[in-house]
Amino acid sequence: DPTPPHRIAVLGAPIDLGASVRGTLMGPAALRTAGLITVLESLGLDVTDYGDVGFADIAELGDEPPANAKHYRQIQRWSRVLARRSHELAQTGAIPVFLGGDHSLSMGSVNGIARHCREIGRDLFVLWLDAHADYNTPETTITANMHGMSAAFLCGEPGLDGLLGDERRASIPPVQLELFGIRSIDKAEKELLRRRSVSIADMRAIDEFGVGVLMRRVLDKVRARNGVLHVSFDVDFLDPEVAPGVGTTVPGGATYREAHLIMEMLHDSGLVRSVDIVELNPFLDERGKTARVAVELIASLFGQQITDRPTPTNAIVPDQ
Ligand code: NNH
Ligand code: MN
Ligand code: MN
Ligand code: MN
Repeated sequence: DPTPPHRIAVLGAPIDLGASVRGTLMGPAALRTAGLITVLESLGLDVTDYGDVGFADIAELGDEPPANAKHYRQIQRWSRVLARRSHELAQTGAIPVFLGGDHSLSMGSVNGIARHCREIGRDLFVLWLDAHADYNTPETTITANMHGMSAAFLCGEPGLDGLLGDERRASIPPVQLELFGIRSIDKAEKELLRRRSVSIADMRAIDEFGVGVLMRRVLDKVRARNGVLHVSFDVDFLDPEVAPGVGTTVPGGATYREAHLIMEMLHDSGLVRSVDIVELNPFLDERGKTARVAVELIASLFGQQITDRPTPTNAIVPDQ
């Protein structure tokens, strides 16, 4: 099915306890303020904004919180509510777009998507656009921040096994995780990634081969298996010059055009069925710059052409 659904389901997850720096809980509001919903509608998509989720109705579980997992209780409640909502949204046939929030939200969002894909018999691949690999477990982490564990969790790594309680856990094989744009990996994390044969397009590979070649490789792999793609877009994947509004900037990231090309190729592939936008920290942003760039990139992901964007030289001058 080369034509993806034209319906989008937006859900905010104002969560920031998975990260070391507070403030990503303002992410959903900043993305909406930067025009996310209207830009998607302008592309002819049918958008439903479900607002932000809370977890008031989620009971606190009684499992023993694991060592080296900060704010485990709160992340657990977020993960459980997101796993459930994500599964429900995927079942409606729309493309769920999750607005973070720190990257720990993917433990819930991707779980729901993976469960849905298992039910419909499609292989789920996850494209992880990030400066970091997020492949730590409570055993390998050096910070105990749970946003650094989400990719490992969704690949079924042990250590957070009670996280979802009675919400069914669904994982993807590590070989269906595609790390892209990476330039910061912890030592024990690297060893675990190597043992699992996770494919990593790091910034060094991107410099040598370019994002076009490396993206085509990912898309061919998904197509060969008749799979679908979840895009987990950590804004720190971008170079800090392009995207200063993140808590964990790492120099040497993707440029403005590299990032757009990735999104444009993803759109053309027709393979994307769900998206996370995470780690935007409006508290650290410069006059909305990062929020705006993130929205522009999401527009490219959903079909905005580079030649159809208003630019300073073709904008209509308003009547004075
Ligand atoms: N690897 C570090 C950790 O586990 C950094 C994770 N920080 C992120 N990930 N921003 O995307 O704590
Ligand atoms: Mn991340
Ligand atoms: Mn990151
Ligand atoms: Mn289309």
